[in-house]
Amino acid sequence: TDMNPYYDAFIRWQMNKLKALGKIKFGERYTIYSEKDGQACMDHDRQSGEGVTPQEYIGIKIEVTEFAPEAKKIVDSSDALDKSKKIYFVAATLRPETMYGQTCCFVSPKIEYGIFDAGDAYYITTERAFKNMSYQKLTPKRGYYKPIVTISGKHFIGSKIHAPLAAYEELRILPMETVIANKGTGVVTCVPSNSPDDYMTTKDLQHKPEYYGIEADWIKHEPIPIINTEKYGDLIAKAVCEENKIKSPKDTNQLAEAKKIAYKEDYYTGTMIYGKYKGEKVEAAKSKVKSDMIAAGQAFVYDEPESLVISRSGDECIVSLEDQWYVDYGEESWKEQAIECLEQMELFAPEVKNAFEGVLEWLKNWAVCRTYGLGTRLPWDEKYLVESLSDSTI
Ligand code: ZZB
Repeated sequence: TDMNPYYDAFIRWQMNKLKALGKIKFGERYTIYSEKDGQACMDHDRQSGEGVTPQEYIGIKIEVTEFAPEAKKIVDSSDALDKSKKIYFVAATLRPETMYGQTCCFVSPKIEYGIFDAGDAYYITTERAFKNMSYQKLTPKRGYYKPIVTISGKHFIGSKIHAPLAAYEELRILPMETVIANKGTGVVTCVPSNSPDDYMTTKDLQHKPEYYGIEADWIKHEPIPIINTEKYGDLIAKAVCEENKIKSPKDTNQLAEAKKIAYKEDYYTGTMIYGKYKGEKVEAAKSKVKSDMIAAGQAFVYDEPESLVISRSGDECIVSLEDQWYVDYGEESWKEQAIECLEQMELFAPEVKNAFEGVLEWLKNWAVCRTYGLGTRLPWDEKYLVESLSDSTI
């Protein structure tokens, strides 16, 4: 702080030096943010969630063509809903290239969803997800995330939907008990060809439709071969579930393992066998399908903290798009130099070296400043204070 002019001068010198070297940049970044504090929530400002960074998902807009009776009653009786606007379930996915193979879309019968005003349309998501969206320029008003109506997931079951890119024209909303309430949007689109969870849930629904209160006809769509891998063929989810003898959608640990295998195998060895990028490697097709869908208004980028972050003020942090100064630690040539430097260092234990390597690997854009608290003023933009990790970057 400027309470100590000598140290303060040293930090200012250091910041000026880094900026002159082109290491400090300015722009809009997805940033872990505390609504209560009204500013970015850096590592040192967190009660829990140290090292947690934003996770990017693609929000897929799945249009409601006909609500199930219970949901329809609630929607029809709400005067606040403009009936001329479209309503979309927003499913959060990491796999846009598999969207051809959607066979239904899952909600949890135990979760409360909101219908939110997203400008020219309405979105159905959890309030937590829409709150994040409202800080990412995806909604009419920053920080406004009150639902117009709330509806329990169970009332949506059976609704008719139309999903972008899906080979099947008409799909249904169906129940999935393992949907996690505080992850993504709480809406999970079902791709049983490539997602082990979706494959097992689909099988379970097909075996016991009455138990789940659904009609057998709603879950009749077969998985569609989208990606081929040498090791697992055209339907990786089925193959991996069988290989690991997974019996139920509630075998959580086994399914988590199966998911890891499927992600890795598809991404590094998979070839598209369906759609516009047929014949291309998944690694290349993924971002092309993503860009196409965004350009067509069928999807958008959505970020949230990769796991729970609680600020020192006690609120659950979100991800906000913030204008900010940041250090570009991820820049390749700089990273190379740091790794080279580490090689020449003598350390007390190999674990220390491993820890350094780990941090060098995940550190990417690091926000340099905050708006209040203790710190040295940023020399070229004095409304900001240098946060407490950046002042020791030397
Ligand atoms: C379609 C899809 C197709 C998905 C696939 C996966 C796969 P992760 O990996 O743990 O970060 N998902 C999203 N939100 C939830 C939720 N609230 N509860 C449970 N599952 C959720 O999870 C990201 C994936 O988990 C998302 O990507 C979504 O399913 C699901 F072929 O969307 B995915 C190998 C996986 N394949």
